[in-house]
Amino acid sequence: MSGPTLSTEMCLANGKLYHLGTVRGDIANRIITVGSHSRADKFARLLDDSVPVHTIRSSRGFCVHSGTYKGVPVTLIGTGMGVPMMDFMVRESLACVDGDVAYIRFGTCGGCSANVKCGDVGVASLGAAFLARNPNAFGEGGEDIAPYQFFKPAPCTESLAKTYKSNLVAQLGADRVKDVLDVTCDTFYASQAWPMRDFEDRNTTLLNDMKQAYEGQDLICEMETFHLYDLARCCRTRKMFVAAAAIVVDNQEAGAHEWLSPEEVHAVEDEAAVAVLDTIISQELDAEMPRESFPWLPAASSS
Ligand code: R1P
Repeated sequence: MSGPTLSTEMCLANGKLYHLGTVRGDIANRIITVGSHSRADKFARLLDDSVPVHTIRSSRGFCVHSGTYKGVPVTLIGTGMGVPMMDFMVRESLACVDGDVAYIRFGTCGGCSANVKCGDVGVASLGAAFLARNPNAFGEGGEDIAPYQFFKPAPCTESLAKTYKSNLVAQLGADRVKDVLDVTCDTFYASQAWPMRDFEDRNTTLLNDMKQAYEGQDLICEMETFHLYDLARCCRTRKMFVAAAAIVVDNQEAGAHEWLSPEEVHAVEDEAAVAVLDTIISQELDAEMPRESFPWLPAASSS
């Protein structure tokens, strides 16, 4: 590869994407996206030994690992948290690859229905909605304004979510994997109904309001998936295949925030890792970067 040829519409620093720190050829067409870098690092350790993992840690909060899994080029990206980080990740990763792109997210979430318990994994196969705190409701004259806005769900790629679920069921068992509607929230505390002493959030009825807004579906709350699904449906230049799943680390239905310990979260990650990797390589793409476009992929392994 002769060097980066990134689109001039992107924000660059020294020829690299400003936030991801990547150039063309750093990222494969199949991407696993996670919040925590330790989860990305852990999954990277499961990539093929035959291809040294190509790692970039950006100064803006992203880590990027590229390698192969069962011979297929795959990239793992640790994004940190929230919709803006998902936005940077999707737009800048797309600028690094030609052809179609598949993304699957594997995160953590809160369970908002009795059926979605701590230690379960929710697959956002019913789509992902968006819930936002409305700042107009907190300013002068805002008393009569609804403090939270509920936006309609965006869809996943059904076939990919179905594969994701069946791979997770194979690892965790059917009783621990649930089809859910993801509710992506713009904040962790206020928009996920945490009662806060320090701030006026007007969120005491929020959990019930959420259930009414998205009636009849098992719900999880987290902070990224809607935006991934939303960008997939808005993409003008190629197909984006998207699916997401998340470990349930607390259950608000129980009325209190009781968390899985970090060790318990790591244990579920370990159980699910193979399912996540098997899912991303299962997605067929009509058009993708030729293997010789990846400088980190030894020629010997491309046969
Ligand atoms: C909150 O603790 C964060 O964890 C979840 C939420 O979406 C939010 O970003 O995801 P990750 O575990 O992938 O970071």
